[in-house]
Formats: sequence, structure tokens, C-alpha cells
Amino acid sequence: MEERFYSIRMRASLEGKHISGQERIVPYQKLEETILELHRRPSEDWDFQTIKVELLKEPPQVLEKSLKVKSYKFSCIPLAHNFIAGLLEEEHGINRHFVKSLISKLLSGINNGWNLPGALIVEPTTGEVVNPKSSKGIRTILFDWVEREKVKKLLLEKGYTVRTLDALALATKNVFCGVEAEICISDDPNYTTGYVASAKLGYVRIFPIKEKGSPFGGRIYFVRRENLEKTLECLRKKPLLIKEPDI
Ligand code: PML
Repeated sequence: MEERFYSIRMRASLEGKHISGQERIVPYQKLEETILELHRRPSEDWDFQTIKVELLKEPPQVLEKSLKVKSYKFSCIPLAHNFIAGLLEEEHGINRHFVKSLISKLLSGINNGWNLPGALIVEPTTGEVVNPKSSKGIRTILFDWVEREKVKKLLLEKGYTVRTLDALALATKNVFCGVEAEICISDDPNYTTGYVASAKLGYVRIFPIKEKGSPFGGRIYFVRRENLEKTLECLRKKPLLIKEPDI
């Protein structure tokens, strides 16, 4: 019989504010221990936690390698933003003014002064926001590493963080699903490394992408209109496991 895989997704909040979120894809033998691990994961107090467990209808597709990781450090934030805008213009023809204005929006609370839960979807040729009307933001789900602990150890040894572990898997799934390019800024006030990612660019870590202490952030996915439906379907429904980080 084909091995069964489960998706486990945990979210925790305090007084309605998101505290922690994590997801895993595991075979049946790892189900119980992973549920417990995710339950224990939030390091801060929470008053509401959900753990969703779903049997996957199809076994996950396995990708050999993640996007290639590169890191850049800048002396100030405007230079980092110029670099992102330049890369996206040169490699993807995305107007640099759209990019800068989108980054500024993310950093000033795009959702009536708050962060958007999920990503903003933007048409790269027109700069138009094309999120389906019913959605507050698009979430990428159903992705993980085949051997998460091994990859985690490897990344930590090389000076990357647990956030890189999750974000690299997510960005790799996005590109796999047809996202042309992504910009990510963490909403954690203490985490000032962000990234820009695409098939051409790889996973490009950018430091500093925002001021320390800022609670703002979010994700922008550039998706061509003709690929929109197929890409969103893949982001939500296609389970993907990644074997090795390309570092
Ligand atoms: C990195 O250090 O590789 C960038 C990670 C961005 C994480 C975004 C988040 O977790 O909020």
C-alpha cells in the first residue's frame, strides 16, 4: 500500500494577535510526535491554538533541491530596497517604482495600519493587486523538508536561522507553483533579514530590510494574470517536500 502522508498546521494567537504558525508534512509514524511538537512550539503566551491534521489525498511530490541561497548585507535600508528594485527590474522587467512603493506599503501596515494575513498578489507587468476579492491574503501551505531535522542542523551550522529553514521551503514551493518573484519582510520586530526570491534569482537574503522594532512586514507574490488560477490552486493544494537546501 502507498505510504500515507498527513499535513499538520498549527496557529496560535493572543487576544486575536497572531503569535506563532507552523506546518509540517509527515508520514503516519511521525504524526503523534509532530502534533505534540507543534503544540509545544509557541515560545510566547497564547490563548488560542488550532492544530489541523489532514490526510493528504495524493502523496507529496519530492523536489531534489531548494532555490539557491545567497546573502547580501547593506549599510542602510534604502540601499537594500534599491537593490531589490534593481534586481526585479533587470531580471523580471518589473518596474522599480512599483516595487519600491509596494515595499513602503508593506512597511507601513498595508491592511488599514496592520499587516495582511497572507500574501499580496501583484501582476508584474501592471503593478495591479489581483488578490481574489474574497481573500484577505494568499497563504502558501503544504510544503516541508523530507528530513527537516537534518536540514535544520545543516542550516544552523552554516549560520542561517530556523526562519530561513521555513522561508526557504515556502519560497521554493512558490516558485515551483509559478510565482514569478516574491518579496518577504518578516513582521517580527526583531528580525530584520528579508528576502527576494525567484527561479532566476534564487533565494536572495537581504539585510537589513527594515528598521529593528518595526512590527510591519508581509509578502508580495508577483504572478502573471494568465497563470493566476493555476498558481493559486497549486499554492493551496499541491503537497511538496524538498530534499536538500542549495547552500
Ligand atoms: C532569512 O533569514 O532567510 C529570511 C527569513 C524571512 C522570514 C520571514 C518570517 O518568518 O517572518
